Amino acid sequence: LLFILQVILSISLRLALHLNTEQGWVYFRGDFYYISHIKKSWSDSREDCLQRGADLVIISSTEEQVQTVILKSARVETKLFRRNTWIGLSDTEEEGTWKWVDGSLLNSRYWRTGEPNSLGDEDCGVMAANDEENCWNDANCRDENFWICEKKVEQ
Ligand code: MAN
Ligand code: CA
Repeated sequence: LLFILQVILSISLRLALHLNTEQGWVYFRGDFYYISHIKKSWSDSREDCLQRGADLVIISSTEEQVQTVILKSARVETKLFRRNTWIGLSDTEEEGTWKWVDGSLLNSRYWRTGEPNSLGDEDCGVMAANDEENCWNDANCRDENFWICEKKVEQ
């Protein structure tokens, strides 16, 4: 019986992986990531993720590696370097209090030196990476950028 259950579990995991990959999702350490091919404002980007049963990516502590993997796969997929990519971070509710889309407070900081500077009106987080470093900037939420959705694998 245990063996049969293991086989079923293994097949369903493989199937989930296969189906998601077909739809443009990238699998990394238990989660799926979707990198957009077009640009939208921060809230339209988030809406897109929600419609895909996901949300904008949350980068928690010690997951610097996630950023690298995401950016690498973005490059592989598009053969284009994407300079600014929306992440699930904003301080729209209260200026200076940065929150992830799940409501959690920012506990790891990869801000680029001098950021966040709220230049003009900047309440939304972008990954502003180059080949040397992955770092974040606060940008105007109405800017149109690529975005990354994250979907947790159901447990
Ligand atoms: C631009 C924008 C800002 C950023 C500065 C840094 O003006 O991307 O968000 O803070 O550059 O020089
Ligand atoms: Ca800024």
